Amino acid sequence: MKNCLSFSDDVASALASGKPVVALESTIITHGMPWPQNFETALGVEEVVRENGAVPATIAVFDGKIHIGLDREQLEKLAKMSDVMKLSRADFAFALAMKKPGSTTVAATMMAAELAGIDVFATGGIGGVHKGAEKTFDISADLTELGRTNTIVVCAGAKAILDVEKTLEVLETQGVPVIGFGCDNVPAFWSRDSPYDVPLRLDQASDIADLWQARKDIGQNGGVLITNPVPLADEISALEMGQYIHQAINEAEAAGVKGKAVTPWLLGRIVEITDGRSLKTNIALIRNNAKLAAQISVALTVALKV
Ligand code: PSU
Ligand code: MN
Repeated sequence: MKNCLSFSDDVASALASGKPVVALESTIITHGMPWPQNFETALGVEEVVRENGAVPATIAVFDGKIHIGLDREQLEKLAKMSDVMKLSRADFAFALAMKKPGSTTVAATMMAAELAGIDVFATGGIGGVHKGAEKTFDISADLTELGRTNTIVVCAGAKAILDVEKTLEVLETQGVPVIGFGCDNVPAFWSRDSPYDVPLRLDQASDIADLWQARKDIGQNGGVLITNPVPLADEISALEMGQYIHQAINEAEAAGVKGKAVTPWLLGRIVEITDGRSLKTNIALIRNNAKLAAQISVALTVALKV
């Protein structure tokens, strides 16, 4: 099975010697941000992981392999590519078998991280239940993946384009612990706050490592979702974001945007509506998540040595 994995040298040696490694997704690069901010952010996020004591492993599919750890050239190529599949569980093996280039969403990155033996993964915001899902049935495969695959996912909450309340309900059904990191309300991606209580709260990276160990002790499978509020200086208030999101969703409906295209379309339109401000916030929150993910992966290796 593992010959479909191709490790970069630094990720391979970090894993072999039990050093902390943080997985990073690539859909945010290909479908989540425009060039050149996508490339700059990918490099910057890797640097944040290194500064905090872990080795970054950005994950993508090309040449029929799952690449765990990309070099600068590979990241740049991916960031400039236009015909990249946005991979989730449903199409992961298709891209491998047909040797199509693909970027990994939260769901696919969790699958790859588990195969590679990486416990911690940082993203921006997970996919979830879309507003109006009672009509469209648009519920991200990220949620079911969180229910089954063994990865700690650090995010800034569900993207506020979603129905956060329904997203929390599905996560509960899937048995996913949703942890507020130092917060009592579920963060809403661009905003620190939402009207929804976070089901569980932890304040230290070492507490998250302890929770992970306790799950292993009881043989529990599935993901743990850490929701980490965007730094105060970078947030856009929920009140302000609400009107932009409303406008973008109405326009998407009028334009007939459906399926996999919905999330990238809305994110792109919101960058335009806010004249780039939402992108600055998106970059800040993913860097903030990368830092926490590195701290958790360091805490996990410390816990294992005791
Ligand atoms: N976080 C971001 N930007 C993104 C995403 C997350 O800041 O583009 C991506 C993730 O890869 C996530 C995907 O898995 O959006 C969700 O897509 P969908 O709603 O189609 O499941
Ligand atoms: Mn969807």
